Order: sequence, then structure tokens, then C-alpha cells
Amino acid sequence: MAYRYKSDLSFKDVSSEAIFLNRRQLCLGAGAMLSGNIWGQANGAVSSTLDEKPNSFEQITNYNNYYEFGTGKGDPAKYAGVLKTKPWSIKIDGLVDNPMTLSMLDLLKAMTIEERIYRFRCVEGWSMVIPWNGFELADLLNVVGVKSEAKYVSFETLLRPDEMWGQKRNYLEWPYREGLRLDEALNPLTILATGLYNKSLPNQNGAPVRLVVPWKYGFKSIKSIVRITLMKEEPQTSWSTANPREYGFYSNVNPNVDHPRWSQATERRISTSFVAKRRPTLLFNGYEKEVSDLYQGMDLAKLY
Ligand SMILES: Nc1nc2c(c(=O)[nH]1)N[C@H]1C(S)=C(S)[C@@H](COP(=O)(O)O)O[C@H]1N2
Ligand SMILES: [Mo]
Repeated sequence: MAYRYKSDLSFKDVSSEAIFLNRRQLCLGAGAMLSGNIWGQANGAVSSTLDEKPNSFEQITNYNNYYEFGTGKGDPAKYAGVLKTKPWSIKIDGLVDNPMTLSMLDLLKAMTIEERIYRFRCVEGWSMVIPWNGFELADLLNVVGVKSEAKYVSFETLLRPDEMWGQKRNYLEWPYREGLRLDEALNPLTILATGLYNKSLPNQNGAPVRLVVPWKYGFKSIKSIVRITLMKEEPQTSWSTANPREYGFYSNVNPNVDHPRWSQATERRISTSFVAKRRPTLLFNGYEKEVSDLYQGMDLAKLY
């Protein structure tokens, strides 16, 4: 049995919606899975214990960054609906023993979907708490087999300008690309998310499958993935290509390393209150215990 990370966030203080859905899922369990078209519904363990209230489904699905559908926070909710996410497949290639193209259904059959309630921090200075459903990226990489020369993982979003109108603008190089060092990709916190609040991932959040790396700034968590490539060299990424001084490859959440144009010492938790509440930014977004070993001996101000 693989070791499973237990989230420090739990259902104790979670909204009634989550508790309702979770119970419903337990009751429907087998039936829902048999239908085979409820993508991303949890069928595995629900991780546990904790103290921060998740943002509402409403907040998580209406305040987004997804530049393929425009740069406004409300644009993805408005425009992402046109993206066709069925059928969908992910190609896994590069330095792997068994390169393959997996359909979304194959992927969901092979993986155990669990719930992970994570803090989420955008480089712009806002944050949320999001109850994702998904599986560890490591589980998928184990299936394909990573060759020993592989040191990095590169991810690519779908390129389909007819549906993604933002791809006709050149504020970023398309398709959107991201990357991780292999040990970051294998960390048990790193997941591929297929749902949130026990529903299939809404298009604006990166349907049908997106990366979630909770200790890094949100732009590392690439949406609507169609390709994963194992590489020897550090991959090119969209944001560091666009502006290397402002967006580094690592982009770990760090209150002590400011963005060239603003401080990262505090953040604003998205809430319904009109009073702007700022809270201190946590090193590695509060996941220091789980990930600080990855960066032993590295100067995090230089390798930002
Ligand atoms: N393909 C793609 N992935 C993306 C983005 C994007 O524009 N395109 N935006 C990133 C940024 S800046 C953030 S903060 C998160 C936002 O995720 P959310 O909308 O689900 O909160 O997605 C990231 N993944
Ligand atoms: Mo972001």
C-alpha cells in the first residue's frame, strides 16, 4: 500500500454542501461509479482533520484565472462552457518506459479518486481553500514508469483556439505550459484534480483534469491537460517565458520573496465580506513540513 498524505484540512468545519455531497456519494457509491460518466467523483478515501473553512462552490467557480478564456476574473465562468471536454485523452511521453495515450475514462478507472482540501494561493495575492477530488500524480507516473534519466515533468494544456478565444490573443505563448522537477511531481501533495466538491471539475476550473501543486503559486497548477512529458532538462513554461524576472520556474509560495511589483508578505482570502481581510502569507503556503526537504541547500530568493 502506498503511503497516503492526510490533508490538514477536514470536513469538521466544512460547509454543509460538502457534508451533504459526501454522504450522498457514500450512499450512491457503486451506482454512481457504474454509470461511468460522473467524472471525478470521489471513490476512495476522504482525507481528514482541520481548521480552515473551504470557500464556497460559488466562489471557487466564479473567481478564476484561465487566460484561454480571457483575463478577467469572471471571464472563465462566462466563456469556458463552450470547451468540449468529451472525449478527452492525455498523452504521456518522453522518458517513460511505457508511453501511452489514456482516455479520461481509462484514467479514472485506473486511479483512486480521493478528496484533498488544500489552500490555494495565486501569485497576485489572493487565496482560497478548495476541496478537490483527484489522485496523486505519482500514482499515474508509476503506471507509465519513469526512466532514470528523467529529471523534470512538463505539462501542456489543450490548444483549440476555435473554442478558447484567448488563444487568438498573444499575451501568452500557447498552448499554456508548465513544469515541475521530478521530485516535486512525485511528492504526495501533488495531485491531478478531476473534481471539486465531489462534482466533475467545472470547465472554468480546468476540466476535465488539471494539476494542483498547493505549495506553489496558482499558475503552476495548469488546467485542461492533454500532454505530460518526462524530460532531462528543465522545461519551458508559459509564464517564465513571458516574463522570467517576475515568474520563475519554482514559484514556491514565500512571504520573504516579493514579486518585483508587489509584496508577497500578506494575502487576501476570497470571502463574501466587504472588509478586505489580509492575512500573513505562509512559507510554502503552509506545507513547509511536507515539502521543505525538496529545497535543502537552495537559495529560494535566487531560485524563485
Ligand atoms: N491552462 C491554464 N492553466 C492555468 C491558468 C491559465 O490561464 N491557463 N491560470 C493559472 C492561474 S494564474 C491560477 S491562479 C489558477 C487558477 O485556478 P482556479 O481558477 O481553479 O482557481 O490556474 C492556473 N492554471
Ligand atoms: Mo494565478
